[in-house]
Amino acid sequence: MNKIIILNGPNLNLLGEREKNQYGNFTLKDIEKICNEYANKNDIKLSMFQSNIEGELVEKIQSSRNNQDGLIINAGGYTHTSVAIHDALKILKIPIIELHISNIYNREEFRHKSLISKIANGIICGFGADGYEMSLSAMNKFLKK
Ligand code: CA2
Repeated sequence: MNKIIILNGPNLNLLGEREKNQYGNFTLKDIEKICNEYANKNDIKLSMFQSNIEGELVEKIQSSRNNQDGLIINAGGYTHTSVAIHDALKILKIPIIELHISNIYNREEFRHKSLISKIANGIICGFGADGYEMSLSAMNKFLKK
């Protein structure tokens, strides 16, 4: 059974409340439910964690070193700014998928730079909330190879 963790960064706790044009109608709770259902059907031991605090995300990444097989991260706005998250991810030896709900490359220029892409095994972005299930499926297949 593969152990996968999905990390969500700042403001993603507000999904479904505002900016529905950009991020859709789904709340983070809806997304967690979809992911848990997928995990149960596909023999994945799933953990999900959201924080608005950079240091809490860094600590979760560090602790994933010893107890997870794969890590999926939507670092929100920290994607574009956080050297600390980049450094923590770089230490991991497990596969990493960078995930975004929106297509960061057809938005404002400041979103075009990601500090995570270079160290991620793969990137899923622009598929809305479906990206969460897609990234779980991609990680599960990747881990089985
Ligand atoms: O598209 C994504 O998944 C992002 O990671 C979302 C981040 C954004 O800073 C990245 O550039 C792309 C922002 C998440 C903010 O979510 C909100 C949800 C509802 C209301 C306001 C913000």
